[in-house]
Amino acid sequence: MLEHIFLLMAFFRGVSSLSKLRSRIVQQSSLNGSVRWLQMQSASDVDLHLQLKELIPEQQERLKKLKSVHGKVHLGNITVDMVIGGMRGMTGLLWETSLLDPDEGIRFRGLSIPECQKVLPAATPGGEPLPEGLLWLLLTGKVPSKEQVDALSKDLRSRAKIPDHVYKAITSLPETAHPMTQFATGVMALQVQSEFQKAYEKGISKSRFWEPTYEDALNLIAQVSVVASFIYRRMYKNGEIIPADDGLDYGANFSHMLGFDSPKMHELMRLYVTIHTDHEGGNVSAHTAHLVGSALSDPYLSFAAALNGLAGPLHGLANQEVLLWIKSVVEQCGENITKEQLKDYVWTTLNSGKVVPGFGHGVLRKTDPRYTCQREFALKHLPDDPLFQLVSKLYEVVPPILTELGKVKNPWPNVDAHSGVLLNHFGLTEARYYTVLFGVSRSMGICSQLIWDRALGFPLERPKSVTMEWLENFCKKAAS
Ligand code: AMX
Repeated sequence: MLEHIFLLMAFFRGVSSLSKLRSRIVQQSSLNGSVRWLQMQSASDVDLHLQLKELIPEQQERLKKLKSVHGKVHLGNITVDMVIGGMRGMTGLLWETSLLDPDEGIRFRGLSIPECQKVLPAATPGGEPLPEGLLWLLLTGKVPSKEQVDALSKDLRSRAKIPDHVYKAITSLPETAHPMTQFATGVMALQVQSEFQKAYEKGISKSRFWEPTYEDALNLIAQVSVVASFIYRRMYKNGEIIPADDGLDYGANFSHMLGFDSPKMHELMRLYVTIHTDHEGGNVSAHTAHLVGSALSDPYLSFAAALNGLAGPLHGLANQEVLLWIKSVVEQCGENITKEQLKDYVWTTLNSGKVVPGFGHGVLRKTDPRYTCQREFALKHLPDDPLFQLVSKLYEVVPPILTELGKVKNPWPNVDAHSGVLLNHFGLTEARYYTVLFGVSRSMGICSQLIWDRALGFPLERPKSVTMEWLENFCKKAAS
């Protein structure tokens, strides 16, 4: 099917009059059997803002109809377990940019990671997708052309200016402050530029909320990679700052500003940023941004809040924890640890009341495809790296042990089980910094959805809470 898409893409690109008709290719979604449209556009439609302006009324109408026709349809029953258990399995959020299937993993606007790797424009033929392409897809639901991605890259570069006070705010913190604390501080300092806040103070109409949100969102996405690089260079490279290179795409430029200029590291960063962007709406960082944004807090405020959630060890900080844990394995048992020794090490971790970082998930029930594509990258570019080989051994050793525990719902590795060893291989060895990379990438998913939150007029989020007494009384009544 994908080969057919490529042929059609080439055909439509060549015939500009036809492409103006915005031809559509129908593809069956293997996720739910529903028909999905992959829309091709004229290469000259490079203005993302205009694209959204066109799309928003369609989607507003769609939501209105959904509400008026199906508003009273039940989506499921809420159990006491769900209320006590962190709302697992409770459908309660609208999140347009991506959807997570427990077995198949993430789909960005209907496209799986392998599909994105095939259809999104790359820097080099057959290379990893450009994150700007994924951003375009998240925002519009359409696969962009290379021209559109290049235009978005250029737009982002033009927005990547950082006021001095941001650097001052960061450097007012001790250099030893956790990089995520420095990052959230930097994002909060950027907030003083918020276009949304200015427009709201001037009394902008609700129907136009999405426009300053769009400006903030794109500015923020552009700025976070610069702020993140500043923090890295400040903490680990004697404050020697590397300026942006205007000839590079988002992922490569980020890698360059961090100080890593090998073509393989550029490719890794493109892949890394692409796969960490979005993971539907219920995870801690995405949900936090959505919740805070629902109070009409601007994208900076919402994203800074999300970063504070991402900084938790059960969520984004797991990538730091994984590499530190792997390094502790090597320190104690050496790189050539046997599977038996590794099993003992895993049991020691569990018996000391800790989790095995990088394994398990709140929704996924199979190996995370974000893990799989990183494994494929490693097999291609660093098959002999000893830490990669250790990660491979863990893939064999950990799931049976977690299954044996009897309570772990998903014994398989998640995204964080793999990312550290790839970064470490190319010289980015400072594990405490890893969650910042995750945060930079997550800005794309979170900000895309925030634009749609405002475009679709989502209301203040305010679920009902109850006390244990309320639950006990409710259950007593239900039983009588
Ligand atoms: N190691 C040890 N125990 C684990 C475990 C792991 N990797 N994963 C789950 N468990 C335990 C839980 O702690 C829980 O124990 P409890 O009943 O004694 O409290 C029990 O198994 C049931 O948990 P679950 O329903 O399977 O998972 P969850 O939805 O409550 O939590 C997650 C999901 C990710 C927090 C959990 O699997 C975990 O702690 N994993 C390790 C940390 C990690 O890798 N986090 C990153 C996740 C991806 C991301 O957000 N970046």
